[in-house]
Amino acid sequence: MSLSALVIVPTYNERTNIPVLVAGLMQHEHVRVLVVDDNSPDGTGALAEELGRTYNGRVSVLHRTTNRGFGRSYIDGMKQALGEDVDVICQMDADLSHDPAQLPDLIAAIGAADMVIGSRYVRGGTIVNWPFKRHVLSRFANTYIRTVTRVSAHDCTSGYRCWKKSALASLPLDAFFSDGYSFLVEMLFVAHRRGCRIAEVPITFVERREGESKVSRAVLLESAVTPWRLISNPESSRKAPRRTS
Ligand SMILES: Nc1nc2c(ncn2[C@@H]2O[C@H](COP(=O)(O)OP(=O)(O)OP(=O)(O)O)[C@@H](O)[C@H]2O)c(=O)[nH]1
Ligand SMILES: [Mg+2]
Repeated sequence: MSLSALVIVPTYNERTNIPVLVAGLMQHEHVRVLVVDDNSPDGTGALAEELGRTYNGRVSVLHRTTNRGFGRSYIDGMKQALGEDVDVICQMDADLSHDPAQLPDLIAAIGAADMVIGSRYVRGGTIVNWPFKRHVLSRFANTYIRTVTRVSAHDCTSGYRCWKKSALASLPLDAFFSDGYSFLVEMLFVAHRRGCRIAEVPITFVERREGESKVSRAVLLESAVTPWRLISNPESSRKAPRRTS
């Protein structure tokens, strides 16, 4: 039996990328998409609505109008996704860095895991078109996070992920404090501490060609502080009993 999946895609000014991404995802029969748009000035939200009509309701849009943010968008999207009738809830960037053709590989690994990471840093994982500086920064960030938090995943900052719905539902979404890309690290840390079974499957990550990156100095600073905040935060460090199903 094929698992059904809902892919959450946060967007801010991704007009050129979102139609290509959605077309790729629509190739998979049991996949639906939830675009969480932060009132993009370039009209990504309206375009996503149009895609919903094109693909007969398999694409829906959550329009946010206050407190723009990557983490906040995911929280809102995940809460909505948890109310839907699906087996797996996925996370993906809109900028085509994550290949929709690889989604079935991630979903297939959910059988034996609660969370699957599309990983650049396991055997078979690759990165296309990154300057040397980005490789160094990303490798450093992962070593730093693994050392401070003791999370054993190799790619702690990948935004290509799938969750078994029940595992995602068990996380304290309202207690997360990160909003930038550290939100990904926080989710992984909390899932790990709560006994979620985490698997990694290799992906080919391709640097964005269209649109602009939203990574800022403030986001990088948050990334430096988050691992320390996590290990000293009683709520996120709280171990829940390991679930048996
Ligand atoms: N809803 C929403 N989406 C966002 C926000 N910031 C970024 N995104 C989306 O999050 C995804 C990842 O953002 P990117 O700017 O590509 O960040 P990144 O992949 O870490 O950085 P690059 O490697 O430079 O592309 C994309 O789909 C963005 O459109 C935000 O404030 N709100
Ligand atoms: Mg990107």
